[in-house]
Amino acid sequence: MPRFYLTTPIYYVTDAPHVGTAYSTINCDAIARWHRLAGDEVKFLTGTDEHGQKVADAAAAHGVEPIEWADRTSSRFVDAWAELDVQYDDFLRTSEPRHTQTVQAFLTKVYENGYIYKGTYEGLYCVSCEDYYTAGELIDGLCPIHRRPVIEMAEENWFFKLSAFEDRLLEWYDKEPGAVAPPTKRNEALGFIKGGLNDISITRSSLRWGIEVPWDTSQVFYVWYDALINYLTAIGYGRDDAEVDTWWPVSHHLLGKEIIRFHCVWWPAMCMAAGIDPPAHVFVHGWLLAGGQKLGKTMADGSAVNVTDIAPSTLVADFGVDAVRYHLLREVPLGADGEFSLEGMVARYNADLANNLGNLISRVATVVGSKCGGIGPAPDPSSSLRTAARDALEGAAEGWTTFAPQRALEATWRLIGAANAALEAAEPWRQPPGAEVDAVLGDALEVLRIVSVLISPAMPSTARAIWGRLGLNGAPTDRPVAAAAAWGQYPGGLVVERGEPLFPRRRD
Ligand code: ME8
Repeated sequence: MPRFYLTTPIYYVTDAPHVGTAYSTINCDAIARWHRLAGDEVKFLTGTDEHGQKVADAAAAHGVEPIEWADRTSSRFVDAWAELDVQYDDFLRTSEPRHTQTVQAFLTKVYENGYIYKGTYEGLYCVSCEDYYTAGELIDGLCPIHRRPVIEMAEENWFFKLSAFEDRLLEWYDKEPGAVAPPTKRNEALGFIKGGLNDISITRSSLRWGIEVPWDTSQVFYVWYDALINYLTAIGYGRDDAEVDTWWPVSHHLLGKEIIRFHCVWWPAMCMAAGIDPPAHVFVHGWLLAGGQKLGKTMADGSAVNVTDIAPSTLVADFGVDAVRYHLLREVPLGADGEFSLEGMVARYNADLANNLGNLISRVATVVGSKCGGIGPAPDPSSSLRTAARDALEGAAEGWTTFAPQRALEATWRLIGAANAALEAAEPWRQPPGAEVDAVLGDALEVLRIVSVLISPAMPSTARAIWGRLGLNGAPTDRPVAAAAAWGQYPGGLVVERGEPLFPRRRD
């Protein structure tokens, strides 16, 4: 059975969950669900990144200990993902003892392999990024991401010999052309490496809120150095070798473009330094924007761009969980930047969910009620929709397995469109009951059965609801997708339920 290990970034506990973090998490969730549906053995990891100066400062500002602050905010992520129907296999907090154990084991290995040495660091530091900049990288003397002042830092600490990995990284990029995707982001990462790599300071002496350096307890590891290793903590590095061998390196990391350097330069080099393979696949996505600005970005006054009025829980209350998931999977393809707006959400909801999918369900159920006494007929084994269904399955598989949920959903919606067109052509509502009407409706019911299987990664409750309305037993996810989505399995003779509209049209 193929294995598939998928991770989101672990989110900082300084911010509440917002649509930007929901974007990565829901895309991962749906991709993981597809792989489960395909019959793969899946591990899907998310969690929270809890150490570092930024969290220590936020806790101090609220008069609490860092761990108390982390407990509070981490649980907001757990709640948000539950509300968005995110089915992770593990939620990792970097304040957990298992993480300390793995980080210490991993970095001790890197130290023993000769890639960590002592030196003095002087540099310009942005607390919001938890990252150093050179003077040339600043914009108007401010952090280029947050546009906030940077601070001058000088301390004696431990360095990772990143510079020693330039050639090996370039070789890796050459040998594994698909490892960093999409190609535009791969080129960007390659540009960093070709521009020359400096060693990195990986410990802090001025901070206590972090993981202690085992060979020098006056220091803690720099938060990024502990954070990246979370991907190994969850699969037992330093604690369970068999588990590591099971899940590494069949790993897929999905993350936003602002953390490309950490994941596509530092992380593979760290793996090489510890003597393990780099991750199999790093997919870098773009940003959701609000009025052209990165959604969720912290501004100079401490406010965040457009996160409160469109908090995930507000959207769920307004649109329903599956409509929110659908929008985040369908609107902005992974890899590109794109605007997120309520107007855009309403427009897509009306077009794709109310008019297309919702219309198909309610039309079919209504006409089955009026022409077939509410009992669904069986499909025609050689219906012309059979080819459309096969194309949808192929397109969905291609989209989901190449980190293109948008394409997977487009393929699925082409099938919905084909079924609506077939109904419009045949107009069963104008015909007398009989074999012809039965054939048209049977085909439409079969399309709905297949659609409920194909949309299940994106819209799990809608998928179950459609399945139930068709009178089917079990769930659309009970069997592997190749078998479940093959044409001709709606048995006919089942009671089709009309029910309330699943996606009532919105007038706003
Ligand atoms: O960077 N559009 O955490 P973070 C799309 N702790 N995605 C967005 C987004 C937007 N507007 N805003 C946020 C960190 N994201 C580190 C990660 S991993 C070892 C450590 C998503 O809370 C996107 O995935 O700032 C981005 O990379 C991530 O949230 C940053 O989350």
